Order: sequence, then structure tokens, then C-alpha cells
Amino acid sequence: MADALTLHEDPRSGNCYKIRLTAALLGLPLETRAYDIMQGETRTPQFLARINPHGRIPVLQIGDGEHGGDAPRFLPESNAACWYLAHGSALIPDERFAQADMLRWMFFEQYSHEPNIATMRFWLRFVGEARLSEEQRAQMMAKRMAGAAALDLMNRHLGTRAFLCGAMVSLADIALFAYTHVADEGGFRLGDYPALVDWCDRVRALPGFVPMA
Ligand SMILES: N[C@@H](CCC(=O)N[C@@H](CS)C(=O)NCC(=O)O)C(=O)O
Repeated sequence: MADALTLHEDPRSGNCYKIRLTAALLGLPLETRAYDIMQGETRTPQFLARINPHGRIPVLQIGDGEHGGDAPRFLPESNAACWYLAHGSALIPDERFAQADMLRWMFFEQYSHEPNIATMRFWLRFVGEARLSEEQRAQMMAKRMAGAAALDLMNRHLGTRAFLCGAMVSLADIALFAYTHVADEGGFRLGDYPALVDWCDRVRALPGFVPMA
């Protein structure tokens, strides 16, 4: 019997959505357990001791330890969790260069896209501009510029191909769709990037697609 899968998440988080979307596209059953990060629910001693010592969601729990099964294992980091779910599926290309190219976009997502676009979305949509610290305010211009540069790079790349790694959808598309399609909530204008708008529509049209909460 396959291990039970549980996603420890805050449903508003794009990093968590990546994992829900991967499971949905693959038809994998996924239980969820919700936390409110605004209330510090991932920073409790219990969460740090059992779920993730890094104090963050998402965490994919593999197994539940019930019926004499192995103890549950916990996998933080959204892209690692997507990889775990998609192992052996068509969402990970077989060919060596294609697989490395997919990883290249997933690393790009974590280094050049998410820290700018997701952080701006978190600050503007959930914290609120009036409540930002001086330090956060000081970082806004740089994040706006770096986020726009990331969207521009993707837009140019997607001008000549259906998905980030070519004709076939891969985990790279799931990882980058999560915060790109809600970039407007972080003060970016997705409408300025026509190839990104079309690509978002192609992702939404995939069989099994589920929207973000
Ligand atoms: N690199 C991590 C980022 C995880 C992350 O930043 N999680 C945020 C929500 S999206 C969080 O848990 N914040 C709550 C906190 O730091 O207390 C991933 O891709 O999963």
C-alpha cells in the first residue's frame, strides 16, 4: 500500500500550492493540515520538534505510522516535495539535459523569483504596506526591480516555447506558476508580459489543474 501523504501548509502560500498542484496533476491523494503563519503556528515548540526545525511550511509528511507502518518522514522545501511526488512521472523529463534544465528553472525560482515576487506579495497582501518595518520598506525597490527582471526573463523565454523546458509541462512550470500567476498581488503587472499570460492559461488548462486556495 502506498504511504499516506499529508501536506502541512498555509493555504495562502504559493510554496504550498506547488505541492497541491503537483499532487492534483498526478491524481495523488493528499491530506492537508492547515497552519496560520501570521499567528506563528509554525514556530511552536511542537512544530519545531516534530514537523520542521526550520519553522516553515510547506512540509510534506510521508506515511502516518498507523497500522504498524514505518514512522512518518517529513520533507520541507516545496521543490523537494514536488520532486518526491513526481518521481517517475512525466512531470520530470528522462533525458539528462532536459532534467538538469528543469532543475535550473526550479533553482531560479528559489533564488531570483520567489524571494522577490512572493515576498512582495506577502508584504503587500498579507502584512500590509502601512505595517512594514523600515528595513522592509528599504528593500522594496530592489525587490520590485529583481522581480520584474525575473518575469521579463521568463516572458522572453516563453515567447518561443509552450512550457519552460519545451513542448512538455514539467515541475519547472508548476514551481514558477505558483507565484507568477498572483504576481499582481505583489505589485507587479502580469499584463505587461503577454507570453506569461498565455503560459498561465496553458497551465490552467492542464487536466487535473486545481486553483490556489
Ligand atoms: N524555500 C522554502 C520557503 C518556505 C517558506 O518561506 N515558507 C513560508 C511561507 S511561504 C513560511 O513558512 N513562513 C512562516 C515563518 O517563517 O514563520 C520552500 O520553498 O518551501
